[in-house]
Amino acid sequence: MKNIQDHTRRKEKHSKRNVNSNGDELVTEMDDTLTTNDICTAEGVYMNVVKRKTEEKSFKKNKAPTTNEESPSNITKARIIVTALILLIILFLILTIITSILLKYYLAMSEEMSHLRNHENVLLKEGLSDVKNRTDDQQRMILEEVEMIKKEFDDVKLFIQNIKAINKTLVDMSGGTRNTCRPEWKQIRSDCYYFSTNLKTWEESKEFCVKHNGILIVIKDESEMTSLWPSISEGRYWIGLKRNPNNINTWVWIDGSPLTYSAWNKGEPNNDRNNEHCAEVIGDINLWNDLPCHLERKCICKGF
Ligand SMILES: [Ca+2]
Repeated sequence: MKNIQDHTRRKEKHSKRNVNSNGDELVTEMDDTLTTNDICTAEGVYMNVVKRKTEEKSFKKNKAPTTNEESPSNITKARIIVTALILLIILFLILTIITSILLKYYLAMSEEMSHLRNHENVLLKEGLSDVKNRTDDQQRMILEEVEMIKKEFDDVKLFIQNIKAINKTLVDMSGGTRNTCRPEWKQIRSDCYYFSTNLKTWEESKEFCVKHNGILIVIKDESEMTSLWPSISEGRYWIGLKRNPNNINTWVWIDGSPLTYSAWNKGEPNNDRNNEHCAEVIGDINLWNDLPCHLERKCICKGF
């Protein structure tokens, strides 16, 4: 404003000079023109100065916001970093918790497995002990039964010997010619024999003889074998001879006595197809043959 007043005064001064100096009118007008320009220039300069100051003030004012524009970016980065760190910490804690749970679960399972193994071993030991005790008991029972059967068999043998002795005494008392055999039984020397006419298996023949108070014939020597021949000249008969079930290569008589005399046909016993476990006598040749026990034959019973 001071400058404007100075220019105004200077304008008034030039106006006075225009009144007082007529010959220099053009020059005065030029000065007035310049003076006006100067005023405009001054005003422009003044406005520029004012504008510059305003801009400086604005700049000063805006300087802080410029700084503030970078701060949110930094803050955002910082926030991202902090957030990432927090997430990492949370993730670490979660992994730690999961690991702890898994470890605890693994230890519990290991303990349970160890317990089950121990229990299994105990059960196995108890089972083996129980099986051993049962086996021992069964073996003891079998031995007792075998002993009892042996005793009964010895009693039967003794009874047969007594009957034979009594029969022989009776025959001797009758002069050796008296027939002491039951009807349909045939006396040969001092013994009674029954020659069946029906066909039966070996087992059926054995039961038949026992049922009729006799035994499927046991032939002890050649003289007895020879004495039977006239009665069996035709036909084939089961005799009380069978393979030993404990050793099929050996034979045993039905009364348990071993085979001390035999009259096998040539090439017999051949155990054809491993299935010939019973013995027959072939009447026309008076010799023995082995054959399957399920086949049917007549039989010879010997009375007590
Ligand atoms: Ca044969």
